[in-house]
Amino acid sequence: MHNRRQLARRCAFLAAFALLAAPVAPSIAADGITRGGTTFEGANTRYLLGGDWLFRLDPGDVGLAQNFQYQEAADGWTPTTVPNAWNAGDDSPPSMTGTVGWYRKDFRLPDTRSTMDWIVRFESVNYRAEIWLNGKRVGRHTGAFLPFELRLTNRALRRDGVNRLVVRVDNRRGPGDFPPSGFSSAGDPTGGWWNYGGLLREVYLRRVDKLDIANVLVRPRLTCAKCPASVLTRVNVRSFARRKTRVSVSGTFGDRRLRFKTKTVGGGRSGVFDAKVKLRRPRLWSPAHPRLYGVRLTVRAGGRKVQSYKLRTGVRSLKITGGRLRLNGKLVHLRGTGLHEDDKQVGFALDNARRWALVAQAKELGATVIRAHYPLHPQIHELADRRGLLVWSEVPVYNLKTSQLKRSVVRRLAVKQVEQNVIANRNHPSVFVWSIANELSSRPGPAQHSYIRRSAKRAKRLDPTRPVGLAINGYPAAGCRGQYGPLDIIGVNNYFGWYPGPNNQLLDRNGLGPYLDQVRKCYRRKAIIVTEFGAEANRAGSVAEKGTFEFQQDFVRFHLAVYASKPWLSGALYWALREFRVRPGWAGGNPLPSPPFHTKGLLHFDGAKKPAWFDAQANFKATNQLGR
Ligand code: GCB
Repeated sequence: MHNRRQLARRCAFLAAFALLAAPVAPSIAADGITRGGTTFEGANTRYLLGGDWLFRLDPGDVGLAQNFQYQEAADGWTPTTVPNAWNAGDDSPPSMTGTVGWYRKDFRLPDTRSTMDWIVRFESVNYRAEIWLNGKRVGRHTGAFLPFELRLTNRALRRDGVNRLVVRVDNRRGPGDFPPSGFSSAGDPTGGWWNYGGLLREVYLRRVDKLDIANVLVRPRLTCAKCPASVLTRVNVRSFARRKTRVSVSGTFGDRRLRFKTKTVGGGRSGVFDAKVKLRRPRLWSPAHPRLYGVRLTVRAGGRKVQSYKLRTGVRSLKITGGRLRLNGKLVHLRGTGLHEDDKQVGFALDNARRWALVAQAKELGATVIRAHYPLHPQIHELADRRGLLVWSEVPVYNLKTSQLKRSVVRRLAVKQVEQNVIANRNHPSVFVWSIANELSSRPGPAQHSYIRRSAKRAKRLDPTRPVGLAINGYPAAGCRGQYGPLDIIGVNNYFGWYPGPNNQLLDRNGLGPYLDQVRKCYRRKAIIVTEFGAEANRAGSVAEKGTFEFQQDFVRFHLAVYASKPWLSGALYWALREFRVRPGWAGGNPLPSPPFHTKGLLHFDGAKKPAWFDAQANFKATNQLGR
């Protein structure tokens, strides 16, 4: 493996060199750059780097390329568009294991003034990215699902000519990555969802005229449902200027004016600008009435307008009292569903229409909550804000082994994931919990305890308004765990009546009710939410046979009836809304599985409804989810 990696690196270098030396094709210059983006939130100075891109697998991995289903062009490059998952539709083990791919984009700057600085922003690259501009290395980044930005230096940038951006993407992951990967004893790649490689979300160019809004925090605080709200708006402005600059920020929150103090910001420094408004009678956000406030900001350098920024946010209160979650003062009994951003044709590289469809399906089901194992696409967050869905927001610290969590570097990077997720998504009223992981060991030792403590502390320091949670394996034998102390919400993934579980403890579905009561007793002051329950269904047949639509229907009815009988339960989420690709050889407890597909979905992969959809929908709609 080591040698192969070394070889791949050497080839990578040679390839990068060759790409840069090659004459630039003017036909694709300046193509596909459009002002704006796929999200409402953002600066007026961003440009979507769309249009024609090129892709090729690493020349060092030519052997592997034979496993991929697409045909390479003679020169090795294939036209593509971004977002892109290069192995969508390739269900082979090498596709899951990962490889190295290259992307290339030729473009002209949409504004050639020499006073402008430029940043490139990637919304999600799976997994390791290394970036060059015109042959000069711009930087690198590790980890998918969270955005990162790199400055395009003057040294690298061509103001008037065609620029060539080259991105090397390596989607081979290790056991300490997020999510981790490895091999089963049978030699098959492991993992909870398909390892799509590529530029999975959009790429932007951002123009900076001396000053740049690096990030914005809008934090409404509401101490009771009928109380006035106070809203803090904090704008972090970075100066790209050489000398100090007089910086002023102005803006509005809804129809209220925001007043910021003018400051001098040194060259290359950042300034923090705060403004507070009090809303005497705020219009509250909830899934039933997703009311939003528009926030508009303008930044001036010495009185000259250089950037504006807009976003939408909402005001609502979240509280846990007596072990129950309250939204705007009301006790909730949420119903919802987990999902993956997966599409049969394009994998994780969803477009606007597909993201819309996913959110629309969750709404049609009657869900008030959605959950994924990773931070969702920013547009899905905005749709959740607008259409009224709460988001259980989790980082891909997924089934991480204790041996990995024991490594302090892994713990530190995991905490960093939590931190970055909070910073990226805290302005969304839809987000109601920061989840620090999914299914770590159900017998937490000191390493997990340390991770829980540190990540909870970090999340709360950055955002004191939201609870912190963890999705645990629902095993009765795990007992009560003091290590969960720093958490506010316990998410329980339970498969009673589906998987047997260690020592068959989940075999009898009648164990579900007593188990939930046991969890309640263990964690009296924490809110409890069932974060997963589900059964595979890929065929018609007997109700007694696992894997049939009939079995799934009966399972869904049974579980939902038990949840309805526990008024203290703050919510229950079915896993999952729609089918998705897991990994080669996936069975998921189904005696007649259809690998690599996860078929616990209430919807088939193409969106068609299974019979259990209607049971879940009827139940969700009949449940008083948001309290009175
Ligand atoms: C889980 C995981 C989820 C799987 C699911 C299953 O506990 O969190 O990612 O898809 O079980 O179907 O086994």
